[in-house]
Amino acid sequence: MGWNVLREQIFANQKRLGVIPADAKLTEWPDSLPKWETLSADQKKLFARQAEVFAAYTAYTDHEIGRVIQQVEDMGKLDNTLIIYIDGDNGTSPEGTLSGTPNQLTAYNGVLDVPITEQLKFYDTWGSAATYPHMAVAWSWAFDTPFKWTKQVASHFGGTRQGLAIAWPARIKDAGGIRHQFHHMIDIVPTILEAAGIKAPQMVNGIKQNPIEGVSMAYTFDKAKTNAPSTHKTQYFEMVGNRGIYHEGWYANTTPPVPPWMLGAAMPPLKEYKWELYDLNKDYSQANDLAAKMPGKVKEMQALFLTEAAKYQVLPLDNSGFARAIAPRPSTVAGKNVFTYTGVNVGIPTGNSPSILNKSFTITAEVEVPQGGGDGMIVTEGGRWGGYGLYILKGRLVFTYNLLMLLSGRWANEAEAPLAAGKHTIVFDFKYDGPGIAKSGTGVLKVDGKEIRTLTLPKTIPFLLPPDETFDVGADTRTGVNDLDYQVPFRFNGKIDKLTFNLGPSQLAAEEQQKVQKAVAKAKD
Ligand SMILES: [Ca+2]
Repeated sequence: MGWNVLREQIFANQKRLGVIPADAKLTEWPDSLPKWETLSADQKKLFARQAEVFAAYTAYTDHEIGRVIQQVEDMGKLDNTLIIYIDGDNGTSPEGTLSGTPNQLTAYNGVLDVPITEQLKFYDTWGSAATYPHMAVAWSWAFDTPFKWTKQVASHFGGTRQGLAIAWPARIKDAGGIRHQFHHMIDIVPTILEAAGIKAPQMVNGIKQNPIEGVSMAYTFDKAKTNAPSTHKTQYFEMVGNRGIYHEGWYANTTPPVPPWMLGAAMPPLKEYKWELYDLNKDYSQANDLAAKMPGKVKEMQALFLTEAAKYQVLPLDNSGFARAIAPRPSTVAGKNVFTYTGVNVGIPTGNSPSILNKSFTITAEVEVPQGGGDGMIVTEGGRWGGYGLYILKGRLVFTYNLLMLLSGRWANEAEAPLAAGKHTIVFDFKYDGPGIAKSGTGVLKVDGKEIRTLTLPKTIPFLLPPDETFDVGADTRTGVNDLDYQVPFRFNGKIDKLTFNLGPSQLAAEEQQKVQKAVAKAKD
């Protein structure tokens, strides 16, 4: 089954279950996404696999949450436990690009089209520990049925609306009952406070607290209040300049100027965004745009957006691609180009480690190899999804550069005699072919002044190493950069007397630097 048919099936199920109104419309499929029947056999095979893995993940999540609830029941406390279950943290993510990826770090590094044939190599392992996968955008759109758009889009419910289930057997008597009042994430805390019968603190540690901005949903717990009007009257939405405003059943919003999967695309001025208008009481899914028919109402809602945005510190609006998120902050590495470490030092976050991207660099390690031969990691950052590592493998020196699983450079010379016991100076010297982004470069691996191996990488990682891995000296945490060579933690059995990184200047032009910062900020979102 493809994404278009699946969407119709989800929509029919939603109607049957009564979780959407009987008169809700299925929004139109966008021209920017392919229809399933236009795909090749290979595309269909791969894309079906992507969705199967997502389905398995969802089933697995259900199972595990069931275990948590079972545990509460086993403790005899289920009857008086309030459970709030939200199925997601926004719309389904579009960050897999139009064709998906076996390694999400490719998209974050601006590789937006991993070829289908390359992806099919991961068909059997898709969803296992050997991949860090993401499905194609069209699936994400389909899983946001009946709405338009996806995660990152604040203006449309495909980016914001989630299923929410609340259970509390002692208090909520019509289990399985459905409520349709409009509420927002900020209403969760007031609901818990009311349920627990406590007030939000005015002061915490001597600091006066801002007022809670949401309203409790506890009034909906009574079956008699099934159709009570929502107590959440007004709500703004905004992300990267794309915006929406809800007020008593009306909703006005801008049209996203650029799809979120077009990483790095230019944005129009904020004042030039088109506006749409919906009457949610009659149009649950934002299917019928009334903006052209009701320009006065649009103006009224635009003014309300500005009032709310001012009240809740949303202004100034900024669509420069997360510029605020990447504004310089205090950092232990700002302006540094020499880094020195001794001994074992693991778990240094990527933002506080020496960045080797888009520049020349030299790593110098003064080590002591034990009797019987050296083995283990000297220094690494990243792992299976991208990164580098300098290590001794059964006595022989290796440097691996893992370019996002797309290609790998391995500096080694198996014909060399193993490193003798005692002190050695190991150097990896990399000359970057800048200026520019993600350029090639040549690395030379040396020990005690003697060259072991010289190798040129045709490209390098442009934006970022995996943000969920760390910079590690003397061992490797999480995943390794070369699964064929070793398994983590791969502790070095000798001693690291001194490890030094000397970084050359960044070889990016100012605008490229900005591009990198945008991509990094996006990946951290
Ligand atoms: Ca690692």
